[in-house]
Amino acid sequence: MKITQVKVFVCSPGRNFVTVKVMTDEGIFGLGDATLNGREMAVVAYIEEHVAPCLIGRNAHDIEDIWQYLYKGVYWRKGAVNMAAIAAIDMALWDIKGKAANMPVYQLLGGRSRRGVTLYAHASGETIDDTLDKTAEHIAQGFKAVRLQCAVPGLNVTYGVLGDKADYFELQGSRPLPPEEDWSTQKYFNMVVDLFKQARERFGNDVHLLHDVHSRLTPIESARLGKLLEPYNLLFLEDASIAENQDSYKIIRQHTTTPLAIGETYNTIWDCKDLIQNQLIDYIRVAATHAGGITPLKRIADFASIYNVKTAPHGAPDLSPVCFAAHMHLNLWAPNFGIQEFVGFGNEHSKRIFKHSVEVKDGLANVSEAPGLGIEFDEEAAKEYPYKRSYLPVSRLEDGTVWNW
Ligand code: CS2
Ligand code: MG
Repeated sequence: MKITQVKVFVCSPGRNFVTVKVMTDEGIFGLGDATLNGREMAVVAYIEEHVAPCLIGRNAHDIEDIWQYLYKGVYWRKGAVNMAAIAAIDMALWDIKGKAANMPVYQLLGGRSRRGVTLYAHASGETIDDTLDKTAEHIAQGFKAVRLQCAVPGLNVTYGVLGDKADYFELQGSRPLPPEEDWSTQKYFNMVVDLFKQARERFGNDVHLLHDVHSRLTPIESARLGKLLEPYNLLFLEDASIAENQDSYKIIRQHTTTPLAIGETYNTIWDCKDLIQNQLIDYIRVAATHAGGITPLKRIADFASIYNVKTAPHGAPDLSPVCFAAHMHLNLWAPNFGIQEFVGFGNEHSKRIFKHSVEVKDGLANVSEAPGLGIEFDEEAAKEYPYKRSYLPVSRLEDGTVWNW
């Protein structure tokens, strides 16, 4: 089955998504997600100008060979733009193989390891009470795990909190230049420990609670936070510190038993090899779209399993439903799957464009038995939502110093 064309679409049903469609001479096509929030058009150019011409005429079944060709063959390895491009092609080829075999992708990966995929929902609010009320709503809907984020009093905006916006789509909608947000570690500490203390008092110990620090702390500050949160028994503390220097997680690890998760910005296994091998983390959060697709995520999951590290794929609203579908198939298969982040299936506009086959019941998700990834993309509807330049925010300390957003 020969690849005949690679099409790239950018649409913005509230936020930008880059979708790739790989066509074949047998009429079967596959879909992939190449969305790189805030740098979307760089990936579009990379695929159209540099990747697509090399794929025409290749056998669409050669997933591994095409992955190696695009990764090793480029000489300039890794990188967010390069790996998002490879990811979209890889997902599309798995979609094609599934459709050709008339099987859902999880069957091709090795079959089902569980009844369904446990999700964690997001609760956020302007006050601790607001956040806990949202948490209560998710628990009432059947979710067994909830991520809690709350506005930090005294800061203009806080990561993960919607403020006056209706949803994550409105939040991203119009940012022609990067917005700037304050950060104060001191003010954050005052709020965050109280948030989890009150959450446990109100909800008891059965529900899983999670939190995303979004890389705002230094390793020794993360160690302190992990220790302070130990009584509240988190499922994991996410992105406590940046781990460009993977050894820095030794500092956090030697001080706290709070489980640690990281990886949503990672592009390859090399970004997390030491963290996994030295058992410095408990959950690896790499996303199919940002780490080269389904092929390398399977490899990372197998490597992590040797060290008791579970998978917990990134599930933010800036990954398209195509990526979510890819994660669903990996999650159903991976013997060491942990939990999947879940923020819903998008707004009414994105639901017109992406038709998924995932069903959520009592906090557990399942795919249908549709062949391939089980996702459809409406090209005509997508045209109604043209690309809009938009950026992620930039963070600054109170004295103006640029900090980790
Ligand atoms: C996040 C994301 O979902 C998460 O855990 O950290 O919301 C992240 O900020 C965005 O994906 C950035 O593009
Ligand atoms: Mg995160």
